Amino acid sequence: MQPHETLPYTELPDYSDDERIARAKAFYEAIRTRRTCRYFSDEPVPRAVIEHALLAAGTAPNGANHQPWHFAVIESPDKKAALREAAEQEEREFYEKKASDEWLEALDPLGTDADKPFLETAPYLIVIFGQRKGGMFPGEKKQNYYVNESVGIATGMLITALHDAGLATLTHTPNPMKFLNQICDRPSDEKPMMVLVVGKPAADATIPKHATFKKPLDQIASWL
Ligand code: IYR
Repeated sequence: MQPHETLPYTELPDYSDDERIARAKAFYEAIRTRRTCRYFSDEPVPRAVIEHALLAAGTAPNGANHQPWHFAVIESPDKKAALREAAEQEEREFYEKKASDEWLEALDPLGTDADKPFLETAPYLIVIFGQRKGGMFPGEKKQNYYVNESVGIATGMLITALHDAGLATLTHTPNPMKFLNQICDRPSDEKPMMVLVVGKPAADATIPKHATFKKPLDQIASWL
């Protein structure tokens, strides 16, 4: 057992209540403009933006601080083309055969289909893997904990950081997505969880009206 060493926690600013309210409101105003974008510009985005957004994601709360995630950043056109090819193959199966009528009906207002040109247009595809085994240090093979929760939180922070930097994202979930291990050269005990498409929106990008409806506070929260 390692000793439980501690440090004073003094980094959090002690705002006044008024400042806290103003900041919470300002953050909501900023984040409420986030949209899932399906039309990307091919304009390049500096790598430093992605690096710092990934560093932000890497600060997410997680199981035992094992940080059970890996972000494979694809910028090579060949890799993007390979990923698109494989994803569209799975998506065609999904839309034409596997998806239930109820599922397809739920997707109708979003206008999604098996065509995923953005997988080649956008400057970056970040493939997010959860690590079932790992631990804190390279080479360790310890059990990891709460992998889905940890990766979900980190991905949320990544999306938030990218939005804050003025970039659009799309969470793409090909189904199944095991092919991502091979494309990204990741070991088979890592679980591919999402492809995050990142870039500037195309000049003529649109969003589905359906996506702009957000549940009001009294429907998403209760006070006890
Ligand atoms: N994976 C498919 C289908 C899809 C499913 C849900 I639920 C969405 O919110 C959006 C799409 C695709 O990426 O098209």
